[in-house]
Amino acid sequence: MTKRVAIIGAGPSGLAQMRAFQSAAAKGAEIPEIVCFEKQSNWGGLWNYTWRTGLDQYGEPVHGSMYRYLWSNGPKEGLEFADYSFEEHFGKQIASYPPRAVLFDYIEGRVKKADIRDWIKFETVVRNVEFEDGKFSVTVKDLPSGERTTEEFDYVVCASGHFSTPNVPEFEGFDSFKGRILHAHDFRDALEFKDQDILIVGTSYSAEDIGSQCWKYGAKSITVSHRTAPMGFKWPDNWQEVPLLTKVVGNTAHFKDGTTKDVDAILLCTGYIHHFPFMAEDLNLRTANRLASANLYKGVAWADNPNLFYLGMQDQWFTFNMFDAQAWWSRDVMIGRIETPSTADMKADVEERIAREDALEDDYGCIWYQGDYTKELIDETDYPSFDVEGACQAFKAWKGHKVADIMTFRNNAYASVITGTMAPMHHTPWKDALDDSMEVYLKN
Ligand code: FAD
Ligand code: NA7
Repeated sequence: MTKRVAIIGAGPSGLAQMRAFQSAAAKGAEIPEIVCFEKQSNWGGLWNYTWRTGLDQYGEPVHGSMYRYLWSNGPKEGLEFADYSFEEHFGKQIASYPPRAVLFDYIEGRVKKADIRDWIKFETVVRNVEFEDGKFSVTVKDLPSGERTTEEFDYVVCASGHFSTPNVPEFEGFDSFKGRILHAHDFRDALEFKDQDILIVGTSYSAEDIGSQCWKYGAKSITVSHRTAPMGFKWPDNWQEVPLLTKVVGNTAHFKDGTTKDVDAILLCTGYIHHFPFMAEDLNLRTANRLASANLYKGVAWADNPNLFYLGMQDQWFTFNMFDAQAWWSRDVMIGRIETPSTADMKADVEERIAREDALEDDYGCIWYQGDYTKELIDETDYPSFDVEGACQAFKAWKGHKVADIMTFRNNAYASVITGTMAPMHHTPWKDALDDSMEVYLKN
């Protein structure tokens, strides 16, 4: 009997899993039957931009958290697929911080070439996953028809992402604030905040990037409120960092140090929660957004039942190439090339990873930790080896460029760790490049 694999989600992680199986099949390996369930009508996950917010046309929570004018927040040299370079896709080397549409095209290029679209059931949402008598039963709903079906699988790969269910704190006075309050998940177009005084709560990637976008597209002022520490970059003159918001009275925001600021809109860049409403309780991953996820052996296999895999559940310095490493490794467990150890040993592996992460001192430690992790998995499979150290160095240089000038870091270029080719400088500084279409970006 052919084994069956269910993949939940056709974002970069789910697509990596399909590409991993397809590449083994292309080399003559026997592979299981693959069925991928994707609730959206196209692949690409977060990179598949939607204007929608809230609920979609079927009443499902909108998955998309990406916004218009989003450019890669790290150098593309840190995420390049080892089996499909940017040069192969675009026919030339391109600049280092591509906008969303360019990265979507790149992600799509690899899976079009692999010809795996027929494995995916689009507009099909996974409603329930349970494990009984050695099999998973997976219940899905076909969204256009509303029909529910349940099928059995030997393995489940959960690749449903973890940056789509917002973490939304409330502050005193929100219910009487006279402007708009939104979470980063619902942010789409920076022009909405042109000429406005905006308050951002949070200090991580969303805060930095949404604030920078609003600045680029003409916000009057940006005030960023921190719970733990300010970001500390050299911000433009109309940008200030303040302690945590305590309350809002009318349109006046009050902060922990007693200062106040009148604002037109409040953007909660307060992160996301891992949320798997379709998973049975004994299969449900509960973890903080960190590098060593709870209960995942090698960061992917569910330690209580290693026929279940979670891809891409870590906080992310590395993305596409790390998802590949995880997908190739999981594939090799499923096709019997890698054996998982005892439950006790898998749990010990998780604890060891957590302890090592807890001992890290700074962001550089985190970058190398995740680089080493990616390399560890790659070394156990036939994923093309690449210069992971070079990718870590690109991230290090990127961090340096941000410290030097947070509004110009995207003007820098790095060498590919796959082909060795240096990226060209982009033709227009990021702050002046208001048109982020693929056509304009590729004009180098
Ligand atoms: P996702 O991309 O979230 O894909 C998950 C897929 O699962 C989706 O297609 C979704 O529809 C589907 N799905 C979910 N639930 C179900 C269900 N119940 N049934 C069926 N299908 C389901 N990374 C970078 O490398 N560079 C960047 O510049 C960058 N910018 C980012 C900006 C923002 C605003 C955010 C939120 C993330 C950013 N990321 C960036 C990180 C991002 O997490 C990864 O690049 C990548 O999209 C993760 O891929 P994934 O497949 O794990 O998850
Ligand atoms: P992150 O990286 O999880 O960051 C969440 C931020 O929100 C972080 O600064 C937190 O502050 C802050 N936070 C969370 N809860 C609160 C409350 N209650 N009050 C104040 N501040 C709070 O999420 P992002 O959205 O920035 O990034 C997610 C991904 O999107 C990322 O991978 C990018 O690629 C794009 P803390 O430091 O914990 O005090």
